[in-house]
Order: sequence, then C-alpha cells, then structure tokens
Amino acid sequence: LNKFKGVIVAFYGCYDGNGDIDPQAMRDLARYYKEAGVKGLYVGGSSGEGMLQSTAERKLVLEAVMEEVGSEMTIIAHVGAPSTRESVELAKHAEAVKADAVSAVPSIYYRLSPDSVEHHWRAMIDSTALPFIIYHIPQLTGFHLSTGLLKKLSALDNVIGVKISSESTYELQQFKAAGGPDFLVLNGPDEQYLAGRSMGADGGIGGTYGVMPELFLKLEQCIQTGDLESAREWQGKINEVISELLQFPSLYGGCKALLKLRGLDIGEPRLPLLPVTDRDQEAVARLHDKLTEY
Ligand code: HMN
Repeated sequence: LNKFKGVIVAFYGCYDGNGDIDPQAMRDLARYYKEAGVKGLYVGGSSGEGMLQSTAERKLVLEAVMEEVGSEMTIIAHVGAPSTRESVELAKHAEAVKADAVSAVPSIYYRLSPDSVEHHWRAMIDSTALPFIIYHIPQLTGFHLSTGLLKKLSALDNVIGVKISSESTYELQQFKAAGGPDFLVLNGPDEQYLAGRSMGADGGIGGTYGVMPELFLKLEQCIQTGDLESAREWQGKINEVISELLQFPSLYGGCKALLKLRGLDIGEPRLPLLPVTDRDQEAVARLHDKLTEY
C-alpha cells in the first residue's frame, strides 16, 4: 500500500486554446510533477474536471498521463460519473491502460439512498481487479457516507481506502478506526493536511498541491521526521496561498493562471468554472512571487 501513501497531486484538466483536451499539456504537467519528486497523481477528479468532460475525453486524459508517467508514478483514475454504466466503462478502461487504482464519488444530482450508492460503487468495484478508493466529498455530492457503510465496503478485498474531503478530522479518525490499520485514509482538505495526518491519514490527495508540490513535500517530510513545529510553519505558508487562491472567480482558474507563470500553459478551466480576469492578474503575479521565495 506504500505507493498510495504521502503526497498525491490531484491532476488538473488541461485544455488548448479551443477548450479541447490537450494531451501534450497533460504530458508536460505530469512530467513536471514527476520531476518535482511527487509520487502519485489522481486523475479526473474534482481538480481534473472529470465531471465536465465526456467519457471519451476522460479516457484520452488518462491515456496521455499513463503514456507519459504510468510506469514511474502511482496513478489513481477517478472514474465516477453520474451513471453507473459510464462509471463502469471508465473503470474497465482504467484497468486496460494499467492504472494502479480506481476511485469514485457517489453519483451526483439525484438524492440517493445509501443502498443506491453502495450498488453504484459495487458495480465499479466488481468490474475490475484493480484496488478501489472510495471518494467521500459530501459538500459537492450531497451524499454523506456513514461509518457503517464505509466499514461494510472496507471489508471487500479490492477496497483499499477512502479519500475524505469532508472537513472533519473526527470523521477521518472514525473512518480509519472502522477500516482498520491496513485501510488507507487520504486527506482531502489541503488546508488541514497536517491535522489530517495527525488524526491518522496516510497521506493526502489535493487540488492545490499542483501549484506548490514542493511545499507539500516539505510538509510531509517534516511530519515524517516528527518536526511538528516546522510542519506547522509550512502548513501556515501553504494556507496563506490557499486563502488567496480561494478569492479568484474559481479555484482552478487561479491555479491554472499561476502555473502559466511557471511556464506550464494548461489553458483555462472549462465553463461554468470561470477563468481569472485581467483584474486578477496582478494578484496572480504576487502569489507567484511569494511562491518563488519559498
Ligand atoms: C480532487 O478530487 O481533485 C481534489 O483532490 C479534491 C480536493 O479534496 C479539494 N476539495 C475540493 O475541491 C472541495 C481540495 O484540494 C480543495 O481544493 C482545497 O482543500 C482548497 O480548499
């Protein structure tokens, strides 16, 4: 399970000037993370805008990432789609291109019973031999995973862990206790990486890691060596950046504008996620300067 522990970057959607998927930009971005020392990528999740892409596009994205870094990094494919049918299709595709694991949110839009969500996840879990990581993000999906259902699912052989993006470290601890020592718990809220790790998370998957991978790697390093004071300092610096990013018209618009100043042009987020405006450029540049100081 070690390959899933630590800092896993939630990979961004990469588009060209027409708003189409840009495989070359995907490859460049994946290579950039590999060179920064990141161990794994979470592809097609919230940060990857998977929910805003067609099934064919999502396959293209995963293929580009696999071709570039599939043999060098841990690749978790987020395959959750509104319908079970498409989620299963994407899970099978992830297995065919040799991703290391699949992961999925519950179906979105309809109010679903726990039975329904269980069924949805089970269909994906049973459709491949790949490890499965449950994705719990109730503020976006509207579905609140109970510790009971988590316990039931964690007993299945393929289910190796949960990515928990709810902002409760109590719930995180409860999930860890329910899953047992060999069950992975991955922290979702980047602002609470240190808190999540101290309450039992084995690492994290995050949407802001991608603009400052070095800082998250340093933070993780401090946690591993038990240097809590430095860890708190790094988390503080990270949170200054996140607080500013959250001021932009969309978080990912801000992240992409920032990466552009680092020489990585991955386009704008797909609408309805808004890009930054001309007015925001100054703030982006200030943030970029701040990051280069660290
Ligand atoms: C993903 O699935 O791509 C992300 O890892 C999701 C991740 O948990 C993010 N949560 C949300 O977007 C709600 C966080 O990284 C979040 O962006 C960050 O903590 C800033 O608030």
